[in-house]
Amino acid sequence: MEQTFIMIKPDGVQRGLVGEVISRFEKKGFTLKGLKFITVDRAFAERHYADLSAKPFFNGLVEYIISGPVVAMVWEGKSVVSTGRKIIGATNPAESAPGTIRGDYAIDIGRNVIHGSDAVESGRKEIALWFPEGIAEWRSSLHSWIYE
Ligand code: YYY
Ligand code: MG
Repeated sequence: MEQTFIMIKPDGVQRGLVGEVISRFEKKGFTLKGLKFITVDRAFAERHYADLSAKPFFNGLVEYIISGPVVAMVWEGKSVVSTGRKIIGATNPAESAPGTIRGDYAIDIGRNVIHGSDAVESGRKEIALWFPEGIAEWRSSLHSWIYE
């Protein structure tokens, strides 16, 4: 089953949106496979965002991500990468649809509350980076109520 890496950024933690974000993924029917509350250092944040290292906003982005604790998660389910991106909404909250997390809870692009992997392959890389110890092995007993 497909997996994605989801992170509640420091602003989402400070603003008390942890429960709300988790609730949206849970209620959709996705399965939580990994979760930790951590503050990462600069080198780690730079690795996570390595693909963006040439962008003008890179340093500010790294400062923001290391500014406080984040909630790092692995969620599993059918098409969870693309559906997760829909639940999160467009990168710039000014363009995120109402009903999405960023559309409902964010205003500025540099404080957009949450990260979600953009493809199955980047999800795999991000899960390996954030959860080198591995993730939980379990199957929800709701499975047959969610999948036909
Ligand atoms: O995957 P997603 O988070 O939606 O956007 P990315 O293009 O991967 O950029 C990562 C992160 O960088 C974005 O969530 C906010 C920040 N950012 C920014 O501050 N300014 C931009 N013009 C573009 C992205
Ligand atoms: Mg991205």
